[in-house]
Amino acid sequence: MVRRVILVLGDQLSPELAVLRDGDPAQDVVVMAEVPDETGYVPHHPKKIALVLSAMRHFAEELREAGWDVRYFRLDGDGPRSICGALMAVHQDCHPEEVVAVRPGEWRLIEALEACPVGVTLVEDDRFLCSLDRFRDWAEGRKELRMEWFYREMRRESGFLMDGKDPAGGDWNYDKENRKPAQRSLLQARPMEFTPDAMTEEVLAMVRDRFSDNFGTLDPFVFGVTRTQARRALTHFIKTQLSDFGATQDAMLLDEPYLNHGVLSVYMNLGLLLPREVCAAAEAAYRDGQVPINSAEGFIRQILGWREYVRGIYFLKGPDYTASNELGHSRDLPAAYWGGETEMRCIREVVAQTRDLAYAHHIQRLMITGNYALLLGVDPAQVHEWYLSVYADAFEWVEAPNTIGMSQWADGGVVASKPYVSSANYISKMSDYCEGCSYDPEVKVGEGACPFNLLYWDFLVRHRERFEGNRRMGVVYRAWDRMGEEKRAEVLRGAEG
Ligand code: FAD
Ligand code: DLZ
Ligand code: SF4
Repeated sequence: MVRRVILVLGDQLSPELAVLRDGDPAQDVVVMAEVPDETGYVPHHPKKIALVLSAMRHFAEELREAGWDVRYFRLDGDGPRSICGALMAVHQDCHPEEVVAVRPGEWRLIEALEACPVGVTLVEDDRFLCSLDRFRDWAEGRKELRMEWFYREMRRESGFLMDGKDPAGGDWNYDKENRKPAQRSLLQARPMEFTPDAMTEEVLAMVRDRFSDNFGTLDPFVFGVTRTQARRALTHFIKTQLSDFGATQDAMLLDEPYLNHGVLSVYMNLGLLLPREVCAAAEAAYRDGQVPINSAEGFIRQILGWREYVRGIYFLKGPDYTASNELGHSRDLPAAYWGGETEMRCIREVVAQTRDLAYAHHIQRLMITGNYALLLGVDPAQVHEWYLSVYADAFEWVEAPNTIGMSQWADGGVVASKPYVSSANYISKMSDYCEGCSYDPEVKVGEGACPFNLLYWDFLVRHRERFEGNRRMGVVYRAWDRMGEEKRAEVLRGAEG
């Protein structure tokens, strides 16, 4: 007699998952399923598919060792197409009293489970530091949902980096000491890499066979796929990279895709690491004097602040959020994003790195590929699909607010108080991409002018009515007005080209 069928999704690989915590291996059955609907809802990077499927198989093994009866559907078996199909097959086999799942991180799948004929009871995902109810309370009645205010409340409530009622070190935010231009001398180590075991090799062979048309290089595959490996990656990051994390956070350097970033999003988003333990490890390193406050605070803010905040926004704004297009942008995403040729070195480098690693750090995503798509006026839905496809850490609850909101301003300013756009000046200051580019970051118009310079003004002029009154943008409009009529016309002609 089976009491419950418990669904565990590919990004729910935590022993602490609410439905496992409340479950009983003696009476309940766990369902895990590799299915075409999940491997195919966007053209995922092959490394991402391999990561998710291999981590799922390893987690299923661990559950079996812990005494669970796991019904596992493999993609290369004759299995169901969808998660609901897998639940129906197991339901028919064991007639449970109840089917339970933790609420998925994507509206698409929530709706599919709600419509599934077996009747699925969804419970909240309590692996996060802020519950969705708590976020809704915080958002209620506020005119602006700024991350910084949310973050301070989270600091107070969680106690991370607090000395009594005061923030550790005296300030809430140390960004004035962070975000320096690129300095190779501050790079100490790369994120930890792992050698695939036999189980991963088997998944790699299947992915090589089935997904070779998807954008992205499968080999070498160096991600960890178990909690033990993820814990080692965390320890390695804290010991070798965190101390200079703040200083190099926004820098971009050729051949240094990671700088002092830890790629821990991959492990956290699958559930192999919990955000609480990652923040606790960073705080402990600060308290022990191993890392300075600016790095510890900058890092913890990304998780306790940004990561929790974007999840809150995704669920607060509902299923239509991904269709937002406040600026009415409609151009197609350039072929360069899928590896097509381009003379723009920054775009070429970030896309090539994305193809090879399924990874780019935040400023590469925001200020190179995101910035360019926004300046061009690309349809945000296409930009969203690209980000959801190409990064190993991409799951909609975290990807969509970052893309639709922060990067493309398509939500009309819910996430970002002003659009993240820049001319070449920022890229040239923060990276070494411009050296050796066919364009010149210093040239604003005419021969050799960097497209970012032309498109930057074009974007601002196109959307003048909307942004001129923005407190932080008036100054750029005044600079445009001072430019002189002839030069302005030349810039706008150049942007058309
Ligand atoms: P680190 O720089 O080492 O940061 C530490 C941790 O902070 C990360 O592991 C991550 O969990 C968290 N974090 C940092 N910034 C953010 C943020 N803005 N939102 C949420 N969490 C954050 N992050 C994803 O996890 N998945 C995505 O699909 C994703 N898509 C993005 C799309 C765009 C357009 C942009 C601008 C950002 C996106 N981000 C996404 C946020 C950020 O770029 C990644 O979290 C980060 O690059 C992951 O690399 P890391 O672990 O080395 O990060
Ligand atoms: C991303 C992904 C992929 C590629 N494949 C599977 C899968 O075969 N089975 C599964 O349970 N989950 C997979 N996932 C993760 C889901 O897409 C993810 O759970 C939802 O998007 C909700 O975040
Ligand atoms: Fe990018 Fe312009 Fe610099 Fe070339 S010159 S790398 S296109 S910012």
